[in-house]
Amino acid sequence: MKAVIFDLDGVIVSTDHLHYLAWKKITDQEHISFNEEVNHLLRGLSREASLEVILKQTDKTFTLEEKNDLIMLKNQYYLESIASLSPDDLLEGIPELLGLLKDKGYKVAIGSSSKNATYILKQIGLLDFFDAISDGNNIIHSKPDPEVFLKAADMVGVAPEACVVVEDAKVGIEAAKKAGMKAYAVGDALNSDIKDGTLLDLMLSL
Ligand code: B16
Ligand code: MG
Repeated sequence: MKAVIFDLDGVIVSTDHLHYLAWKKITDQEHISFNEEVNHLLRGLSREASLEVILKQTDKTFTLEEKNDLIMLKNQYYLESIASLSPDDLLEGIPELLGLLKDKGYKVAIGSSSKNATYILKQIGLLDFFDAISDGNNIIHSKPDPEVFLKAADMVGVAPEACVVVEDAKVGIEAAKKAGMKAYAVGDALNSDIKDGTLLDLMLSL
């Protein structure tokens, strides 16, 4: 192992609930049923793919323009909520793990579906910490496609087989495996049958 690629939302910082609240405002406005259970299915998906999953809950149809408007409005709500993120919002154990990886000479990268990744990293004080940031802005295909992780590996100059991924989404675990990387799970991804271990397993192996 030469590099560790971290998913952002749900691994480094718990913005997943803020995504939920922003989508919930949209679905309430549009009278579409939406709950935490459906929200789990959105983990790791792009904005566009997330909306498609949400719209499966309704018979109403939307034009492409209407869908784009909903996506933009959801992002506005989400941006308002992440404006108050701070270094205090880092998930438990993450600062220690990141510090240890750097001390031991591993490359560390972000592999996130979010187009807001740079802004979030700035808010939590980690913008300059990572060796590479691969996110929703530099990919065409979102997780479970391996593109975001393969780009991260390329950015840090490490072969995919020497990279491991930390993920909270089942689609993220799938993406890591497709990239030929080991996948360590936290949160919802602990339910994945194809993970290689948990975040604790990774920490104990260092
Ligand atoms: P944005 P991750 C993902 O981030 C989230 O899990 C997912 O819920 C969200 O739809 C996606 O980012 C896009 O985010 O709207 O900020 O571009 O878990 O891959 O870090
Ligand atoms: Mg995530």
